[in-house]
Formats: sequence, structure tokens, C-alpha cells
Amino acid sequence: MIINFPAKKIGKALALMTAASAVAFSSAANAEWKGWNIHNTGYPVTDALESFIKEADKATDGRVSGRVYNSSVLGSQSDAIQMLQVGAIQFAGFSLGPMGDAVPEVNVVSLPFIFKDLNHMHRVMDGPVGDQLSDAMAKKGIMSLAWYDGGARSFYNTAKPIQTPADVKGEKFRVMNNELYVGMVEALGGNATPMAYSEVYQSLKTGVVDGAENNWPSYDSSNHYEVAPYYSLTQHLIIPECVCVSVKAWNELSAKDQVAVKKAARDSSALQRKLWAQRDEESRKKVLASGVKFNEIKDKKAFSDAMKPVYAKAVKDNPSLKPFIEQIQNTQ
Ligand code: BDP
Repeated sequence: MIINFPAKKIGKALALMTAASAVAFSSAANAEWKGWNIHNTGYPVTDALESFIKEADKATDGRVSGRVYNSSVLGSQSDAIQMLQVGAIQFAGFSLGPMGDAVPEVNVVSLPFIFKDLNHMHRVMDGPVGDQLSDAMAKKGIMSLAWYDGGARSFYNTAKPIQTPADVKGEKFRVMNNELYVGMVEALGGNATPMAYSEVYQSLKTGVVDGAENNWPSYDSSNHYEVAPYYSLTQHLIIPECVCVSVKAWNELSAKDQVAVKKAARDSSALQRKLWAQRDEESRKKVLASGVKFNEIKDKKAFSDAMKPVYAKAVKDNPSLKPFIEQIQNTQ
């Protein structure tokens, strides 16, 4: 069969093909994957990301090779999300907390007390909910290949222990970049300032904020414990993290290499969860030994009850959260 294309169309198709092969060529010549990471050397996420890219390199005979850039040298997490979306970086490991703007469904994991504990979070994220969130992220240009641990986040501050929601009143807390967390602190009567992680130490030190919230390993590795020595075990957020790849980079891989890269990510997740459990314990012991004033919360229900308006607003703003909340609550 002979198909007659008008000369103009052929010209356009040829231009597109040339452009496509130029892209293919440049990506082949430029196969060095850049990986964004907020944490420093020796942190569980860092070790796991390094293992991921090393294993991916081995399993693809070097077709996927690259390097992890630690300690936010490539920018803040908000920058990282955008860079992944446009393909300026190829992979990253980060908390799903600040992803709510880019992928509203993901906000479900930012609802306080949504997960009962770390194991519950694993069951949810390694099951259908995790797959659905991953699909939603992929539609926005970010492919989650596996889930990492981010522990449970609790409040810490410079001046006093927090026993009840009333103790939060009037205190100013740094939160990650997501309006939902501002609502969370406000529901407890406090004020919240979204801020990049790298700025928190100085802000605690100079009194720009009175406190922040994080898990034991980050409280330790960021040295926040030195300047905000009251740690109150609210455990209000359990936020999964991901090893994510830019959909642009992903689509350039052969099906075989995609399988290999995914396996490398899954293996790195098993490693990260193991390292996390060890580091969680080590960091807790280290900061307590250094004189941190630890405060167990007697009535956690007072905190979770105070979160009802946060849930109501989140669902009102974004009704697609409702089925996710139900699925998570129904996951045993
Ligand atoms: C840490 C997370 C990291 C966040 C950081 C934060 O691992 O991804 O960016 O908290 O509070 O626990 O910004």
C-alpha cells in the first residue's frame, strides 16, 4: 500500500524524528542520573539511595548509572519535586509530606494519626493504596518505585514539654511545606511556619520558631536536639518516603531495564527499612544521653481528637481523599 503524505507533513514528521533522535542521543550520551537527597552521609535514606543506584548500574550493565547528591545541595524538596517533573534530575528519595501540592491524593498520608504505627503504614503502602498513590504521582511526572521509612514525627521545642494540646498554644512551630501541617498546628492552638529543612536549625537557635517536629534520626542528624531539647512523643505523623524516578527518565528505559531498576529500588527499600529501625534506636539513645528532656504523652487521644477539623477541611478541599482515608482505616 502506498500512502501519499503531503510534502509539508513529511517535512514535519522528519523534523519530529530528528528531534526525537536528538533527545535519544543526548540521553544516551548523558546517561548519568542525578539523584536528589536531603540527608547527609550515613543516614539510612542516603545509604539506601546509594545502594539503589549502584545496583541499578550493575543490573543494567551501566545503562543506568549515576550519583546521589546529599544534604540538599541540589535545592529544597519543593525544587526537587519540580526538577523530577521536568526531568532536570532523574531520581530522588524524599518524604511524601511536601507532595500534596503537586499530587493532592498523596495528602492522605499527611493526615495526623492516619496510620496506627509503622507496620500499619507498611501494610497500606505495600498494598493497593500505595499502588494508587503511585499511579497518581506518575500522572504528575514522578514515578515511585518503592517506599522508604520516615518513622513517626513528634514535636520538640526550645522551652517546655508538651503534655496536652493546651501546651501548644501560642508556640510557633516549623512545619514542612504543606498547608495541611499549618492547619494541624493551628488546630492545637499554635502557629506554624512552613520552612525548608536546611533553615530550621538556625531558626530554632535564633528564636524565629519555638519548635519543630520530626523523627528521632532527623532530630539527631540535623542537630536540632542541641537547640530544642524538649522532645514530646506525640507521634502525630507517620509519613512514608519514596525512592522516586522522573517519568521522563523512566520512559527512556527499555522494559527490561525498567524491571531491573524497579528491583534495585525494592531491594534498597528492604535495606532502608532495616537501617531505619537500627538508626531510630541509636538516635533516640544518643540524644537522650546528651541530655534531651524526653516527655511521654499520657493522653494521645486529646491530640488525635483535636485533628477532626483538619480531616474535615482536607476532605472538603479535596473530596478524592475520602476513599483513601476509608481504605487506610479499613486496612488491618
Ligand atoms: C525528615 C525527612 C525529610 C524531610 C525532613 C523535614 O526524611 O524528607 O524533608 O524530615 O522535616 O524526617 O523537612
